[in-house]
Amino acid sequence: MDFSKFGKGITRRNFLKVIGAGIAASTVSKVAMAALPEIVTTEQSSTQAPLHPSTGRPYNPVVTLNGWSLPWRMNNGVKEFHLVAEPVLREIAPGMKAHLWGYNGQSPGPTIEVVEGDRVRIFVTNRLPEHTSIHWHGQPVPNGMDGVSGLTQPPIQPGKTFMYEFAAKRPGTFMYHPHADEMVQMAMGMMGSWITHPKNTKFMPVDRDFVFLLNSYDVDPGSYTPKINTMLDFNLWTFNSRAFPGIDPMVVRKNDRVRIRFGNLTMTNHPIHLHGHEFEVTGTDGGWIPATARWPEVTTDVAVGQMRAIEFIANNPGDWAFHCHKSHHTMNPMGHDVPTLIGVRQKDLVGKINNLVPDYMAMGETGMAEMSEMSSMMDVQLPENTLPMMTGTGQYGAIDMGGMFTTVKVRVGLARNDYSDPGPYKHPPGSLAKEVENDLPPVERPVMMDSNTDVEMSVRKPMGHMEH
Ligand SMILES: [Cu+2]
Repeated sequence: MDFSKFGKGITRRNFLKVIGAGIAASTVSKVAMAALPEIVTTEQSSTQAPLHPSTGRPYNPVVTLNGWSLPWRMNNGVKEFHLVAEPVLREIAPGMKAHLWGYNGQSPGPTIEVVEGDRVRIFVTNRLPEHTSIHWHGQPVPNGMDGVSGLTQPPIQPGKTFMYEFAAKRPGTFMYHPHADEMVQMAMGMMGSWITHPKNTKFMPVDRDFVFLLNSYDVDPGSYTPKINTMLDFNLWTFNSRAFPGIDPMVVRKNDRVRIRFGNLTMTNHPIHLHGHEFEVTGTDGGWIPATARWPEVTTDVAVGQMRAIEFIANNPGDWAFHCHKSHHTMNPMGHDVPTLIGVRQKDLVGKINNLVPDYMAMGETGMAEMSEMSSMMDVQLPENTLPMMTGTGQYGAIDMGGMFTTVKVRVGLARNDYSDPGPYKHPPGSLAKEVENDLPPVERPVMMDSNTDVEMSVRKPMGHMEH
């Protein structure tokens, strides 16, 4: 994480210039244009420092995982934000970029943070090639501010700017996303988080407060643009449009009270699992849960369209895995159409298969863990612009994980506002699993079939062509 550079990648562009470049023949008068808040954008995909409020009511800001919060301006007591819907370039993880649609330079768009009772005005400029709208998911807004194009408003046509205005009535965790050509626009990455902080800064206080969205993409290896018609078979499972090892760790101090909020805008549910701690679900889509109504968990399932806030005391130092428990969701591309070959002796088969599939690569004979070793050794030729199935390297080797996976790093003695990666955990003596000497007979390599057995198989290459 690079907190020292907060602001460096964020550019404030004069709105007149943007309008001039984008829609030269705009009929908007200069007076009206000057009334709009300036556009703030970023090209960074790393976690940015929390945005402490300099105007308006006080609150304890969140940290957006691999994201940032949008600055605002106060205008006669109204908090004004400016979102720009536009094509963006998002690094999914080092080695892979995607052409997405998002807001203000990134997908997801910036987190919007307001305080319970705030009067909020959001200007939305559409720089997409088609119409859009924004729905403020979960918020009790006047019907005409709900952002369902056709139902509650006309769509925002390309080049046009709409204004939404409402009171942020209920504190909690919300999302924003289009309600116009949704299948396309959400598959392209148009979404963001919204936090309405409680007016009372002593209400359910935490030491560290993280937020991100669960999202997914289908980008063929070698290409850059998601396939927007995919319904279930996505190949990139992401936290805030990042796949492990591109997801930053969540760094916390020992004994911090930690909150992690996440909303699900994929097409399936995600059981989110934390190692080494018990947490409680303290917030849902509908608001905060009274302490007497909570129960302990180590995994919580998040259905499509839902938001969850979990809280725990980080009392167990270490590098703790935090991930979706669907194992296919902790994988990167190539994982889907590869046959299961555990127990098949491939040595003699490869020649035969190569007659059918010239670029077939023998793998998976003893499981797939070898993939992460191979990937990390960089001796597998991947197509351009894709990620190894599972990768990321820890202090003891390859981590065998991709996708919706990161770590919560619990450390003693961090500074109050220090979120920087402390590096790998140093295990105290006697607290690390290790190999032991033993007198068991040596294990023979288990083989379930030998090459004399006829093996019937179909091979599906990653690009989806099927050959027999
Ligand atoms: Cu999942």
